[in-house]
Amino acid sequence: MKLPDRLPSSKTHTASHWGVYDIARSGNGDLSITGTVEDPDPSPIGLHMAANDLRQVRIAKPSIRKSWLENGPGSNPHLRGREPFVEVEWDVALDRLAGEFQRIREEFGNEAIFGGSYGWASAGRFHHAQSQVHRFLNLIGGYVSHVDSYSLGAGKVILPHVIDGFSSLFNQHTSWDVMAKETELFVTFGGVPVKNAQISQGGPGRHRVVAGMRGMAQAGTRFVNISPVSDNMPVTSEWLAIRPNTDVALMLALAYVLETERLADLNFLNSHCVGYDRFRPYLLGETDGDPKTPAWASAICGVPVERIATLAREMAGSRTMLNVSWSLQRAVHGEQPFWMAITLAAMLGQIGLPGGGFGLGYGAMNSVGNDNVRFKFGDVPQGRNPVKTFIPVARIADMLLNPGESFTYNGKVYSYPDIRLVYWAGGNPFHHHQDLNRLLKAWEKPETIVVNEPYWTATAKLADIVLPVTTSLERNDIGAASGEDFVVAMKKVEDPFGQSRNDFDIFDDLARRMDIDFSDGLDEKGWLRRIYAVSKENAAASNIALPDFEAFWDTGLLDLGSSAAPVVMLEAFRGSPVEHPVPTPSGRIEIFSETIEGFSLADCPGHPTWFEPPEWLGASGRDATTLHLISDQPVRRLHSQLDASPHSKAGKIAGREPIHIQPLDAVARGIAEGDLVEVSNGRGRLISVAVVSNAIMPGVARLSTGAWLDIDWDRNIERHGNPNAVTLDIPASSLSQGCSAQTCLVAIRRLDPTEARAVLAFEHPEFQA
Ligand SMILES: Nc1nc2c(c(=O)[nH]1)N[C@H]1C(S)=C(S)[C@@H](COP(=O)(O)OP(=O)(O)OC[C@H]3O[C@@H](n4cnc5c(=O)[nH]c(N)nc54)[C@H](O)[C@@H]3O)O[C@H]1N2
Ligand SMILES: Nc1nc2c(c(=O)[nH]1)N[C@H]1C(S)=C(S)[C@@H](COP(=O)(O)OP(=O)(O)OC[C@H]3O[C@@H](n4cnc5c(=O)[nH]c(N)nc54)[C@H](O)[C@@H]3O)O[C@H]1N2
Ligand SMILES: [Mo]
Repeated sequence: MKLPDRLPSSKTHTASHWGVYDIARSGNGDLSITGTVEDPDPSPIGLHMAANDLRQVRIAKPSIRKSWLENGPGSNPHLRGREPFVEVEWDVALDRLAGEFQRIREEFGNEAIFGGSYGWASAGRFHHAQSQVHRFLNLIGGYVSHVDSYSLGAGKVILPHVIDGFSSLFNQHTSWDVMAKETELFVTFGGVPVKNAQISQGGPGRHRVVAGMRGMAQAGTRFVNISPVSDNMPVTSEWLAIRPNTDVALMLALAYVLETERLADLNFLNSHCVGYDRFRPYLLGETDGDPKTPAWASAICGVPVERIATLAREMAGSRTMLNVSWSLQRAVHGEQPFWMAITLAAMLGQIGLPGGGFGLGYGAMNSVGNDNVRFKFGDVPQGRNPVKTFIPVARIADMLLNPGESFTYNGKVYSYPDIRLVYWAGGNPFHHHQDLNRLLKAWEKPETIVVNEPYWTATAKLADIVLPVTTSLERNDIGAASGEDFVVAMKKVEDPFGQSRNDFDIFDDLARRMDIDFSDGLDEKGWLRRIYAVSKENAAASNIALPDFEAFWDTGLLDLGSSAAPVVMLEAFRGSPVEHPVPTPSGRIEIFSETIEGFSLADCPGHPTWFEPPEWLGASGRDATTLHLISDQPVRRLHSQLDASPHSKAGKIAGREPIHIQPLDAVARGIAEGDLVEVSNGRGRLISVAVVSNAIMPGVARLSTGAWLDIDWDRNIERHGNPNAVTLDIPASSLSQGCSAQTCLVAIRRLDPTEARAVLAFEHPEFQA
């Protein structure tokens, strides 16, 4: 294989969402990838980025679905994913696509193009698929976009009403060193899952979470993990098993004890918050007849009554940090856990004190708790979108199924557009969306679906036009992530696979066919220089001197390191809420929000409230044999990315993604470790393999996301273990319309091996010569 031009030595670097790696070429020409020596705790996820297993699932040539190619847009949409593709030359694919854009724009206007294209794509500031596709679509007159994320759908909408925007809070999480010094008690809802801290969007530098937690443990911090699973803590901790989706009930009872035992910090509630007086009657049961006592909560959440009372007292008597994992808000009524946790922290009165207060997602990503200096890195300007129509990201199936129907979002009413063309670059909706059988129906609506992808994912297989894209190893880029250590010269170390091309070049070629200037006269290196120059300027404003581009590119890795100053979240606000108000209408923490109350939403009133989710272990009329399914983030990959790698495959059992269940639940169903099982509900069915584990509480099952969707069309069952075959596709609430994947009941039964066909997730689609 040809070495790229500017490889300065035998070693270079690459950045990925799972870390920065050193790349060398061994004697036989193979690439050897190791965690960068600068990283004390590199993630094994990236070690196989150049593995042959991944090459085997690459897309070699532009491909068009047979009916679409022969009979035009909209032809036999129900055959998507089931009929052969025809491989075509780039010119044919791009001519047809440019023609289709022209047709759609003339007949229906740009409002008929959905280009939200949600997804993580790859690290790298320039070859960032979303920026590229958005820039292109803006230049041709705009597209229907999305707001928010699957990560934080409910959380991102509620937070600005209560305290501050998520990004602002994210960037000021109290740092590990401060917590080691000051935090006596760390109470976490949803653990501190180190598996998740392998990741940071844009590329983690030094992986610090394990060291951060160990540092706290050594300094004497005590940990309480409130979670349906116990194996999500890197240090010794007390495990309080909690029924999924019931944390708000527990938090309310903790608050009840603080209030009734006069342990709440009334001074802080008066000086820094508004609305405690409107919340208190609800807490005490004066408004609904249900005092939120430990006994009330225990019946809902399963945590023992006495432990709730003692925990509240311990929290009030210690420097206490409360942590809430993002998973809690990825559920129906997902706004409530964040709002209630902040309310609880406000009642403890330690917000803004070193080591006290709250965190939203320690462990969710490596950067949470890092004390790096943060500045805005340069990127590809996306331009202005003349189309104002948008959807909350997780409402895609609703949009496609119900054009013209209205929905509410953050207090306003909008309506769904009528989409004819969908363009996806850098995301995998048949990974990320819930109730994929429903999405499959919705997917039949558009006339044309275009997917740029390096790999034959389910989404690529379900497209009309598939354009093969390079991976990070096959192009030059700059890696950098907010809150992380390194700026990385990501040098091209391999030639593009097959006929794959960079997203940038694909859009440049398409734009040329439509007489539009996409590249701004710059090639890859020109863009890297421009992006770097902007970064250098922004860094200078934060007193960081970056070297010039040539020096950076030759060095390969710049270390931004950590800042000298310890970070304490909301310290200035605590110091003076008048001089440093939070950006809510009152400038204070809003335990009661007039704004939210004013929206008059039955499912999100003016103060934090316990609601029964539509599916949970306490649901009246629940079939007692059902289990609550948690679909958490996978240990061995990022979402669906690298699922075909040897590292990810090693976590499967007989080629399928395993489901974890508790021994009592296994025995009750006659299931033994390693048995094939069928997981089902009214929405769908999937096949998995049982792992019987004491690290999960009775009544709960856990199936991590990311196994490539593999539908057995004849038997109508998913074969690989993808939880989104059964999850729920309804909004968190009419406030946020967020994703609610964690609200889900399923039945599980032992499956006879004769009932399960082989997994074909990593096979190529059928081609017609
Ligand atoms: N049940 C359940 N579902 C969930 C979640 C859950 O907790 N439970 N979590 C949700 C969350 S938080 C998230 S963020 C989403 C994640 O959902 P996604 O971000 O959609 O998942 P990825 O697998 O990262 O998809 C990225 C895709 O981009 C492709 N890609 C990589 N590099 C490039 C490139 O340079 N160009 C192009 N064109 N493509 C590229 C990859 O091959 C991959 O197919 O999933 C959500 N889904
Ligand atoms: N390895 C790896 N790391 C990742 C990702 C990945 O795909 N792979 N994805 C990244 C992304 S995009 C995101 S958004 C973050 C997401 O970060 P999170 O949303 O926090 O991650 P999860 O793994 O879904 O859940 C965290 C923990 O919460 C627990 N939990 C689930 N439901 C409940 C509940 O109702 N109550 C309580 N108390 N606990 C509950 C789960 O068992 C799990 O241990 O992770 C990031 N990190
Ligand atoms: Mo996410």
